[in-house]
Amino acid sequence: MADLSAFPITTRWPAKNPDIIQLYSLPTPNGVKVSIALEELGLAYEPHRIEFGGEGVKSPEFISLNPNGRIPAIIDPNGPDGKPIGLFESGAILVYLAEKTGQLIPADAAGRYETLCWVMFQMGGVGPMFGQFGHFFKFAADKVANNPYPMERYRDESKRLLSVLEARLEGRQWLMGDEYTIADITTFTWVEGARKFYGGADVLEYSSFPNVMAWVDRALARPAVQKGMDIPKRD
Ligand SMILES: N[C@@H](CCC(=O)N[C@@H](CS)C(=O)NCC(=O)O)C(=O)O
Repeated sequence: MADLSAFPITTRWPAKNPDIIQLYSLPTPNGVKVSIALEELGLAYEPHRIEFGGEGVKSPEFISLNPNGRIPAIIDPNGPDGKPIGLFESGAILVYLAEKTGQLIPADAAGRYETLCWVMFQMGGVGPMFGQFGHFFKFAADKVANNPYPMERYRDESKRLLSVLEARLEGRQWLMGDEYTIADITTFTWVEGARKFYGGADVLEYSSFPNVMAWVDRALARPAVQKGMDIPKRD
């Protein structure tokens, strides 16, 4: 049986089965990226639901795994050289899982780097911009009632990013063409999240991005996506 005692997070959220991947997450746009990838890959894992705030992501036990205090994070008991490894940042976790299994990423070097370009485009662009849009549009609308600038800035940048995706998806089923990859998983989750959590579809004019919407629908139809979108479940 794997020894995870070097990871203080396991004292607070004990592993029932320390031999399988431990996932610390919530079903948010960043969190579901990892549960979806684990479902797609058919890897065994144990989900732990981590709430926001001092009892969850900001607790010392969680910070011991992710110093940034944000979900998702994982421990893989069977990491490089067969030793346990802890990982945080959804993009890094997805690259790790893809490389561990040789799936969800092209086998050739050029295709692999092109996939990483789109993963980084999401990590540095879509996620932060959509997230700030949602903050000002939905969660802090009362704080900017007299100043539309913050919401408009992030709305317009989000729409610009959608237009980049729209062009990329012209004539392509997935961001990398015929192959469904971690670039799709990391990105459609945010487009869907802005619709589901922020109610942003009209303001972001989703209907003017038909390639993007058809791609999101294709992704949502996948059984692994339907399952992963709801993990970790509420108690
Ligand atoms: N760049 C990080 C972002 C993670 C992130 O922002 N997670 C949010 C949930 S979607 C979180 O844990 N928020 C908790 C907080 O802000 O206290 C990643 O991709 O993993």
